This record gives sequence, C-alpha cells and structure tokens, in this order.
Amino acid sequence: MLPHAADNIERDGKSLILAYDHGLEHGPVDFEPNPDTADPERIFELAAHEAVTSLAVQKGLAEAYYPDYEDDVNLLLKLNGTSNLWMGEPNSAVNCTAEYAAGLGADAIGFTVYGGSNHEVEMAEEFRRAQEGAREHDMAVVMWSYPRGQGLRNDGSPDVISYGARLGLELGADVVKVKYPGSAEAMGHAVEMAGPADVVMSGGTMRDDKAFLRNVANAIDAGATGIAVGRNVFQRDDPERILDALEAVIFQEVEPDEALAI
Ligand code: FBP
Repeated sequence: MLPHAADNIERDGKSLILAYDHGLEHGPVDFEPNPDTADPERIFELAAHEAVTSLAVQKGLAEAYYPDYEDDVNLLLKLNGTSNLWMGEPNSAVNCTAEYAAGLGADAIGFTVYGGSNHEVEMAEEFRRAQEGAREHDMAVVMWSYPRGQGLRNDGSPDVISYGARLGLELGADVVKVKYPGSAEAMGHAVEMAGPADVVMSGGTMRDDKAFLRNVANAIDAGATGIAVGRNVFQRDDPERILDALEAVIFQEVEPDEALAI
C-alpha cells in the first residue's frame, strides 16, 4: 500500500463506502425489500449523502449514471465480479481494466480476491495487474478480501478474517474490506494484521438498527476505518436515516443509541 493513497475516498482517514454491486453479485432478490432500489438512479442520489465517501459499482452502472453525478460522488469502480448463478469454486471475472476505470473518472478501484479458493493463484495475478494499473493513475486500491472455497471449513472465523486482512497488505491494497469477525477483539486482530492498510468492515445482511450500529461502533473502536455497506442501507425503508446514524458513529464516534436519536 502507499501512504495517503486512499485520501481521495476518505474523510479524516475514515470511510463509508456505499456498495451497490448486488445486481451482479446476488441478483434482483436484493432489491425486493425496497423495490425502488432496483433503479440505480436512487442509489446514485443516495451516494451524494455527505456521509458517503465513495460509491462502489460495476462498469455498466458507472458508464450509464456516473457522468451525471461526478461532481457529488466519488467513484470506486469494481473491476471484477461474479453472479450468483455461478455454481463453481469461488472466482470472479475481471470485466474492466484499471485504465478503463481511470477513463470513467474513478477515484479508486475495487477488486475481490477469494484467498483459499482453487482460483486463488489466478485471482492474485489478476489483482496484480489491477493494482499496478491503479498506481499509474493515482487511484486507491480497495480489496474485497473474502477467503472462501472448498478447502476452507469456516470462512467466517476470526483467524481466517485476519488472514484475509493480511493478504490485502501483502498484495498492495490501500483499503481491505473484510467480513465483521464477530467481536471488537477479533476485529482488532484483523486491523493489526493489516498494518498500515486501512480495514473496513463489510455490511452484511439486514440487521436491526441497534445491532448493526453496535457492530460498526465495535469495529471503529478496534481501529477499523469504516464500513463498506450495501444491504444494511438500501434494504431499509429509510436509507437516509441509517446513513445519518452511520455518519455519527463512524466520523464522530458517537454511541449507537445517541446516533439513532439524532
Ligand atoms: P453488503 O453490505 O450488502 O454485505 O455488501 C457488501 C458486499 O461486499 C458487496 O459489495 C457484495 O455484493 C456482497 O457484499 C458480496 O457478499 P457475499 O459474497 O458474501 O454474498
């Protein structure tokens, strides 16, 4: 990682990445709780909320919508992705280059690496090309580091998540996105393993406001720099309200109860 490389997608060293690659990764089922969110325009509008430091989308949405939002939104372009229709060992097709991302005006690139998958070797090589391309265009590098595959019995265990955080540092990510390992202590270990790379927690499936914000506050207390969140924002009836609360918890380090009362 390079010092300060992620400054353009952070505020005071913290970040709230709004993730919206779900149409590819999970399919339309993720939009069912809040049908308006199938319309990417709704999410680009949401990403203009001042809490959001970048919006993670795939190339197709960036091409179609980003030109209208480039003044208000920082673009984190995902360069690989897989649909939920794929039934093989975890893998992620590279569908965009760093050069093309720079041409679209991206501030950062995002790349998934499934450490432990039978495809780990080729994914690491693909990440290398993306990472070096991002460096040439001064774009931050965000790794979705999700160890998984047939050889991994418990991909949610704290040890595996810490290993994922370390993979991000070793391979040159500026920000490593990991699943929340279940406790502040375990998150602290992942943060320690990532060294100077920033660690953000993944949002995960819908949880009630308090439980969700408690995990975020624990992650921040443990040294994480923020969150990359999709469903826990856009599946709610009032996504702006949870963004207000997340802003308080992440950037002002306000306690969840207080943040919800704002
Ligand atoms: P969520 O906050 O909705 O969990 O989104 C974060 C994310 O990393 C997305 O970018 C991605 O689409 C999804 O999770 C992938 O999750 P998984 O591979 O576990 O289904």
